[in-house]
Amino acid sequence: MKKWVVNRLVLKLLLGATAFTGAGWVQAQTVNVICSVQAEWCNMIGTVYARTTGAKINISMKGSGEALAQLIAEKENPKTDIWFGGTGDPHLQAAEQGLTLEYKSPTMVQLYPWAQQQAQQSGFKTVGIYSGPLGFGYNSELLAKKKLPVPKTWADLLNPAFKGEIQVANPASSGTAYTMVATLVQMMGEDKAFEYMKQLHKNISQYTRSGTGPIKAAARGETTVSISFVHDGVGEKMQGFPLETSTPSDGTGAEIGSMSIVKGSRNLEAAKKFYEWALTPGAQEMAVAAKQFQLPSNKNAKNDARIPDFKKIKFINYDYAKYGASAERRRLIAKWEKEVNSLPR
Ligand code: S7P
Repeated sequence: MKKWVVNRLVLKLLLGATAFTGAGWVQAQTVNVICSVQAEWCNMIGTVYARTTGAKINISMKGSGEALAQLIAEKENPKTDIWFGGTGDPHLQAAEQGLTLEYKSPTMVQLYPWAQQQAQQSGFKTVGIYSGPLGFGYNSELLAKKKLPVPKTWADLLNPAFKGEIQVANPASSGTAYTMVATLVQMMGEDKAFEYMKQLHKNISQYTRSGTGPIKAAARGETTVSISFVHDGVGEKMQGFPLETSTPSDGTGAEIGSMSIVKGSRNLEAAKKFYEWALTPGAQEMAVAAKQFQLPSNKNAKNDARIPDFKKIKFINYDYAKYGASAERRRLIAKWEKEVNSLPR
């Protein structure tokens, strides 16, 4: 008997990932995931999903812009099955470019209207899995030391006293920063928004590649202020950093963090299983366990008290379809590169 077990274990190792079912050891399903949320959440998903389902899960972490670039590069020969998380605009762009697969989940009815709307607008090629407001992160100790005021409106960031004190990501690589550009254009109108961003440019010390970089930098005292998703500030504060957040009282945008199945996925059955799992309340609540505080899209998921209170934030009526369209995104980013990023500081 002992020999029988050992032989099977050897076989298991030789075969790679296997799972034990009623029919015996079978080759476990593999799912390849691009994960665009923060590392703690991606790692937790990987560990819990593998343990609870027996599936083999390969996770590669990439920001939203980079993830989209990878799907475009892999178009003829996809190596990815699921794209989990990241701002919704590039997911809509992927849908428009035929990179992702139409799939209507039976769980859709459990999702908030904004998450369902994201699916409808893409022809069900993506779906909302969380939402989070754009705002400001600031290092409260540095702010006090430099006698700077807490930024409470977009106009506050133009104060010359903030010269070199603000970080935001580059919209060409970051969905977070693109959300800022699209928000300002919708709030102010395109001409005024670009004028605003030219003025803001004078106060920016660095445009980072990743959208989460600036709030981490603010937490660690490497910059005083960041333009970021404010839910990312909660985890920084929990680590003991003097990081506070505010949302502009004159209005702001929000992301609809999304998930898509890659068209041409070689592990479609496994991809759909992962997708269904990721929409369950239990899977969505895992974000908080990983110290991530976006609002989950499943209405039945528990809402942790540390998740930013959406009722207290002044949101614009963000046009996700318009600003998620490839041509509009490309045009605005090219204009930002030409008219804003090229200016001296
Ligand atoms: O997980 C935190 C978060 O802010 O990161 C995601 C997104 O990938 C940001 O990356 P980029 O701006 O670099 O593209 C957000 O969706 C998420 O809320």
